[in-house]
Amino acid sequence: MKLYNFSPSPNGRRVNVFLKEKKIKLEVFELNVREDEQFKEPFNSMNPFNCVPFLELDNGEIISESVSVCRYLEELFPDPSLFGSTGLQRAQIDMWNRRLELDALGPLGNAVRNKLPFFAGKVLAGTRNSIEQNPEIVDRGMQMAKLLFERIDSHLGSNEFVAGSSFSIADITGFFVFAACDALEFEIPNKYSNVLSWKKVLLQRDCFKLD
Ligand SMILES: N[C@@H](CCC(=O)N[C@@H](CS)C(=O)NCC(=O)O)C(=O)O
Repeated sequence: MKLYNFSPSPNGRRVNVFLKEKKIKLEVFELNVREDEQFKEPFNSMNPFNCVPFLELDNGEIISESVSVCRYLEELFPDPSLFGSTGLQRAQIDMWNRRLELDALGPLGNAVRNKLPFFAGKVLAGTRNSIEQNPEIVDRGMQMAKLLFERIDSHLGSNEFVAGSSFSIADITGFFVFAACDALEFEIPNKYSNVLSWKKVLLQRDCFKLD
């Protein structure tokens, strides 16, 4: 099994954080997406979505999408569980992870790609084209994240982690929501004090520290 990754990228880091938290060691091939290696063969055939991370199994099967890669690894290395141990926990963690991805990480990721000059000509991940950067997508991404913070602040007041009392894949997604806010220089309003406390807890966790 081999992981194809670009460790400095946000989704690459998401998988690396998961591996570190679970103390999993994998063979890794660093694929430099900043130099467009993902469009060259054999990588283009392995993942026609032209993104990292993706996992190549020993039988040649490919799994891409950072959370799907993590989900597969959780099957092989169940402890400590980051996707939940009971049916209820699994559903709750999935619910929170989806909320964070759909309502914040995705919209903020689009905002980053529509704002930073580096992403001109590549506003959609895994593509190179002439679709223009659009400042309305930047504003909408931050509006959506703010709405999510509004909705989760009181929940975080009574839960140490976003899906309850244990650290999970949803907290890893949360960390990268905060990283995207930083990339956009979007300051989370102080009134979301529980969101800010959660951020602080995550920042102190070993798995998020760069080696
Ligand atoms: N939804 C995918 C997104 C993957 C993604 O956007 N990967 C970026 C790095 S963070 C990438 O490979 N970009 C290459 C490009 O845009 O050409 C996932 O969660 O894995």
